[in-house]
Order: sequence, then structure tokens, then C-alpha cells
Amino acid sequence: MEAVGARRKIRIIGVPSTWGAPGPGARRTPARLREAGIAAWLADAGLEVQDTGDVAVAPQGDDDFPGAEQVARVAEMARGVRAATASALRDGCLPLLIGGECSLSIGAVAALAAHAGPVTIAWLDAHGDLNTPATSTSGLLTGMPLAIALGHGHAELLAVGEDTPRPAGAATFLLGGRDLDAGERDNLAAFGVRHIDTHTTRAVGPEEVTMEVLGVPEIAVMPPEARARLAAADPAAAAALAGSPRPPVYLHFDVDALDPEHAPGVYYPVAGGFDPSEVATLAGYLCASGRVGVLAIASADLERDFDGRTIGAIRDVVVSACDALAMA
Ligand SMILES: [Mn+2]
Repeated sequence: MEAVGARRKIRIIGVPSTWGAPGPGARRTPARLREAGIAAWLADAGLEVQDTGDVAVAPQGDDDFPGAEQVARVAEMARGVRAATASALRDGCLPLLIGGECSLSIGAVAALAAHAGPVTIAWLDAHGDLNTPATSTSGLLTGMPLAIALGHGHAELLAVGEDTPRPAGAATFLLGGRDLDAGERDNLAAFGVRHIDTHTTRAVGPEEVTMEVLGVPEIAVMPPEARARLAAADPAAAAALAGSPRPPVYLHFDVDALDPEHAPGVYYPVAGGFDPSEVATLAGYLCASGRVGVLAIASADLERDFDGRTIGAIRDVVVSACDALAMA
């Protein structure tokens, strides 16, 4: 039990790796977000902020397209991410990973599952990240990490989390996907991943999507004051809520989930994405549940962010998530 008035602790962990990616830009994103003041955004939300610097990553030349060694390098990075994430969780901090490309999730999901049991995954991304070596046309690992989380892919990458429980497909949610390869569509169905696209999200609303992801009735996503009032009025409902399983959530924000109009600074922009306010609302609702165990921001290439728009959009999402975390 935390002391009354204790502030929730959050720890920034930079992952300047683009070993799985199609270009060097995202490797500079941790530094760019720190310069932009990410620590102050978190502190202003009322969180106690730590920053333990960057996970060690093997140097990669700017002109090198990831080659044959990418699997070994990504595995090494993912082991580093797992160790740093585990250490934050042990210290009672919520890890905020800033990438780097989406493969950082390999270590993050493993650490959270080892710490708290099988996870629910909320994966915001224009892409599926569901390729395997058998279905990928490019071979790039940045298109594979969600498949790896579910136990499909290069043995060396699966080994990073092989001692931890894998998430169920039914507890894995792709949110805002709109550019999936044919092989990824087959994998999505075969792995049982749930897909809620931007159109559906708009049609049903963020509350409904949140309840779907959390697998809980409405009461569980109420703000704490409303929950307390209901608990006083209906102790049976409150008891049922307390008894329902509350698996930890890995919240993955690939910045290309946003529409390129708002976030041009990504590797593969895809039209038809979310507005920043939509992702901010969704991230806020998920974080208000108190179940988000790790937050990750990945695959932003701010070299392509010419007017600060992408950073502004990331800020909107981070601030909304952290406001909710501070109150959860
Ligand atoms: Mn991605």
C-alpha cells in the first residue's frame, strides 16, 4: 500500500535502436523527445519522474540498411530492454519506453509478463507488425514484433521471452491498423488477434473500445470518484469488480497510428489514421484503469517532422496518458 499522497513514479527508458528499421531516424527520437521536454510533461501531470538514460545498443551506420546481423542485434537490444524494464517494475516505477522502432516491445512484453503474468496488449499502429520470416517480403524485423510477442518468429527473438507466459490472441488488440500485408491478415486470423480499426473506433466510441480491451464491464473504466460512489451504492457490483481478473496492459503507441496530417514524422505514413485527440482519449481511458504496466512510444522518425507537428501530437498523447496515470 502506498502512502497517502505518494506520487506515482514513472521512469523514462530510451531505446535508440533502429536495427530492425528501414532508416536511422528513430534512433535519434529518445534524444529529440528529451530535448522537447518529455520529463517536464510527465512532471506537470503530477508524476514523479526518473530518467535512467538509454539502453545500450550496438552502433549502426546511418547508411546501413539492417543486414544479416539484424536478428542478433535486435535480440541484444531486446534483452537490454527487458532488463531495464524489469528493474523499473521492481522499483515500483511505471516504465515509459521511448524508441527506437517497434522491436523494443519484444523485451518490454517479456519483462511485464515475468513481473505480473500474462499481459493484455493494446497495440496502436497503422501496420499489423504481424509478419513472420515466412510472410515478410522485406525481412525487416520492425514488421514482426507483434507476431513475436505471440510466439511466432525468429527463434533468437522468441528466446528473449521464452520463460514468460505469452499473451492470448484474444487479449491482443491491434488498434487503428490499416496497412496489413496479405500474410499479416492471415496471421491476424490464425493468431486470433482482435482488430479494431479507426472507423470502428469512431463508430463505437473510445469507452467501448476501452471496455473491449480491458475485458471488463463499464464500472471498471469509470474515473476513481465515480467508482467509489458506485461501490458505496452497490457493494455487490463493487465486489464483483474487485474479483474480476485484472491482467496488466502493455500499451504500445507506434506513432504511425496517427494520421500523417498530424504526424508526418514516421517511416511509413498511411492515410486514414487517428487524430491525436482520439489516441489521447483512448490512452487516457486505458491508463485510468490503473492496469497499464508499461507504456511505449515507437517508430517516430522525427527527422521527417519538419514543423514540430509530430512532437506536438506525441505530447498530446503522453500528457493525456500521464494525467490519467496520476489519478488512477
Ligand atoms: Mn509498428
